[in-house]
Amino acid sequence: MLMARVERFIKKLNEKHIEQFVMLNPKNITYVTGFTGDESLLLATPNKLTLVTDGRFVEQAKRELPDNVTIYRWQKGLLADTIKLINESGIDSVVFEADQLTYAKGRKFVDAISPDVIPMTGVVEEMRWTKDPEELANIKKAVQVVDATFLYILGEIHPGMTEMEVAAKMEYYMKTHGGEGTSFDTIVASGIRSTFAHGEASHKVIEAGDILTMDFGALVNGYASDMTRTIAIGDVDPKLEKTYYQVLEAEQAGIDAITAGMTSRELDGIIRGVFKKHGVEQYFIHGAGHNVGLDIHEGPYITSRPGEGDIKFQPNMLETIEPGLYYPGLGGIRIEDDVVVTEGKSAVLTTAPRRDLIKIPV
Ligand SMILES: [Mn+2]
Repeated sequence: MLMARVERFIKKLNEKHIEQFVMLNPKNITYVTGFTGDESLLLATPNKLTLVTDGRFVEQAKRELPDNVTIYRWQKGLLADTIKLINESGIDSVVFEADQLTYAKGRKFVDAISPDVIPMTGVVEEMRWTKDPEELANIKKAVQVVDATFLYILGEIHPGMTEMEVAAKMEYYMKTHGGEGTSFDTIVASGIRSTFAHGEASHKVIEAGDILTMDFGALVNGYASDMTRTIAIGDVDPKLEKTYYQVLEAEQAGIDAITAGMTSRELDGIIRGVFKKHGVEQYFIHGAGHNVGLDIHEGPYITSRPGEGDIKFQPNMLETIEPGLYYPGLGGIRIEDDVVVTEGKSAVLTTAPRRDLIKIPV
């Protein structure tokens, strides 16, 4: 699989007439070479791939890299040695990942390099959009971990517990049931805090009558899952109960509609259309979904934004569908599932229950 990825990357360099490429994004390096360390970079020409790294990562790199990637241990510094290698290469131009350096480092880098420097973004990220069978298998495992975690935590949550206790139990469960970590800081937001669309767990005590949103993900072999469920602690405000089913309707519309060849804007319109129909679209305050892989948020995003909205979904993209509605002073609802795009109907990976608003007995 890795040899094939290296070959695909080299093909991409040739297609784009890139003579030399400086890969700085650690996830891109993992994708192309399998190396999982950080604070390293990959210097690539169509003929040679070199991982520039330091002593901490040499043994790891030897184990993880395919045979056609050379390891170079820097002496003066990661960028300093890379600049030297580029200047001595005799190559006319070099492309670097422009979104990976600060302004100060980028200026220094560009000023010190003798060949023409071409900033680019998205070269490897676009290769990562569609997932190969090995990646899909890892994501499926990461989804199984969050599905199991949700069923487990339903049996644990009770009034009097803090959000932090819930998050800690979830994270412990994920790490001891097949996950190697969380794909982002676990969101547990109860009561009024559920209006914070990204409310990381706090020390707030969960009370009867609270609505409770949990947005969480596990990592398996570096690959992420991402799921959101909103539940009720006993009976909640009837408006929130009604809202739950509006969000579910919008989410289901997205799951049913997404297919290869559809633009991101079309799908965004279908999901938002459900909220428009109910006259509540102004309470939907974030994007409708995103691709998932080595990063928790990857493109293509589900959006109507100019440019990005024109991107068409392709088979084997892994998109989340995650509409939500948030009423200040009352509470918020979000439901999120992970789906694989196909030529027909999407394949939903997440299986945790969501058909009815789950009420924890109080
Ligand atoms: Mn998400």
